[in-house]
Amino acid sequence: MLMGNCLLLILWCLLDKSFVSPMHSSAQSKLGKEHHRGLRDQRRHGLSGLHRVKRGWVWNQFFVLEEYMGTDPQYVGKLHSDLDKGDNLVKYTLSGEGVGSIFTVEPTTGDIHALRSLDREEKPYYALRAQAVDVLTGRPLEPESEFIIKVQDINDNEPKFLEGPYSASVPEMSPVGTYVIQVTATDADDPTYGNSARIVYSILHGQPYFSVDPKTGVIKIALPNMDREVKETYQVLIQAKDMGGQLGGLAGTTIVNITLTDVNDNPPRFAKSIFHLRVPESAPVGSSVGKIKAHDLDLGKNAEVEYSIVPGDSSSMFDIYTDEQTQEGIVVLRKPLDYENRKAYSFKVEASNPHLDSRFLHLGPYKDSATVKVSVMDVDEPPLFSRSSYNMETYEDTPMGIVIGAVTAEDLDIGDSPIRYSIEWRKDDENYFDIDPVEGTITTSEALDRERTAKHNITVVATKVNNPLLYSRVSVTISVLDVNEFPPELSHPYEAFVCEDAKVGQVNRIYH
Ligand SMILES: *[C@@H]1O[C@H](CO)[C@@H](O)[C@H](O)[C@H]1NC(C)=O
Ligand SMILES: *[C@@H]1O[C@H](CO)[C@@H](O)[C@H](O)[C@H]1NC(C)=O
Ligand SMILES: [Ca+2]
Ligand SMILES: [Ca+2]
Ligand SMILES: [Ca+2]
Ligand SMILES: [Ca+2]
Repeated sequence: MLMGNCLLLILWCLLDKSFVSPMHSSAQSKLGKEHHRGLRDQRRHGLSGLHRVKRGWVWNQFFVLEEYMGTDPQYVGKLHSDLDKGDNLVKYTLSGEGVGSIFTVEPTTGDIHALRSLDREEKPYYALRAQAVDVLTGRPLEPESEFIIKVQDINDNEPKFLEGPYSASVPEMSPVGTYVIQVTATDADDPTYGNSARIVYSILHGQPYFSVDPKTGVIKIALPNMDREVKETYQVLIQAKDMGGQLGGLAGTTIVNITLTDVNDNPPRFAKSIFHLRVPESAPVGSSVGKIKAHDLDLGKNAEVEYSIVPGDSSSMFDIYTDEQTQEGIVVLRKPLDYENRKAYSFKVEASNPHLDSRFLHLGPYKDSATVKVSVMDVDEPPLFSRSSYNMETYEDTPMGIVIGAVTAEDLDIGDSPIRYSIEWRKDDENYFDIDPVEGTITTSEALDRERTAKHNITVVATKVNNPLLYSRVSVTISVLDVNEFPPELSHPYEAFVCEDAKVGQVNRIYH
């Protein structure tokens, strides 16, 4: 029978049956050669992993421990033929992967050795062929036998985070258990044997804020109410350890930068309850009176502030709008001011967040209010005429020096300066009129001729005595009336005068 002459390879096997080749599945041992010391030691010490895998006698596998550090070649196993009677007439030969460079066989004893250390992570097994040859005839004594030398794993690779370092973000105020990111470590060691590649994740730095699932590497929020406004970024250190996390396992770490993103959990707040603004009474409508600010600790949209003036006594005088850049409230004048009329205004302003998050409404209300007091500042203003323009009439034969009307201007400022009047000289017009510098009364200085000029336009200037740079101008139109339109008996001299206490701009004419 063929099997009776078979070349037997014998060893203690720790591995699954998939390595058993059908052509060598049978036969019992005639030679129980001891396997190398490394495996024997493992067996004796009963390493935990060994209890999990199947044991059995397998005839076509040798094992060699990876990363062997000994000085002598590592003993792998022994070839033996039934036909070998120990009389040195049988020679053993090897061929296949690594023969010569890695594996050698002692021709007479059949002892196989590995010449150098092997790395399972580089090549896990070698396929070889053995043969027993008659020394005298050189003929094979039996068919060639195939077998495998399997490189036995040791735990020489630590778990590695190939995608690290990581960065992730999660909204602040997220509930405990909120997913942040999953980290994954890989271990190059044999996942089918022992625990060399069995990874357990743990968090070395980052508690109590975050947790990591030992099996999946999923990082989650571990502390409620984490507030971005208190701390925005966290550097979390995650460890992956093989040997199921046991003492003696190899470990790798990775950094996970976690940033809390903003939610609207802060209302805008005025730094003070009263803001004082000052504005000159001369400020034009639409101009800025000043700025107020409500601070919002949030970011972006969540920190946008809308301002409004609470309706009240002074609310119609001012507007407020938001400066998009600074989120300040700009108070703007809506109506003209007059210091002499009203010196101060006070109104209430409300600041609110337009973009609310319903989940955090209980942390609100998302608004605040403050009082704005506006002081109107006096400005030295030019004199003010009692009218915007004046119309006067006179007869063409009015004698010179007769008063035909008067203008009045007043200084409304605190100083109440006296006023001086004058007629603005105009190149294209002859000077027909005089004005009393103190009284503002206008008289003719030349005979008027209606046929030549029926209407005279003059400009009267009022100047403040205590500040000549401040003056106002007003136009006065004087119509010249025709005397011939009147009956002769009415054409006798008449007189016009202005009463001492005349109302401003009032022109009095009395006919006789
Ligand atoms: C993590 O944060 C640190 C410190 O802020 C920084 O130096 C590093 O580049 C960050 N790493 C990643 C992956 O963002
Ligand atoms: C006088 O002023 C009136 C109104 O300002 C104008 O219509 C008129 O043409 C002016 N007359 C002269 C002579 O300047
Ligand atoms: Ca290795
Ligand atoms: Ca290994
Ligand atoms: Ca906010
Ligand atoms: Ca926030």
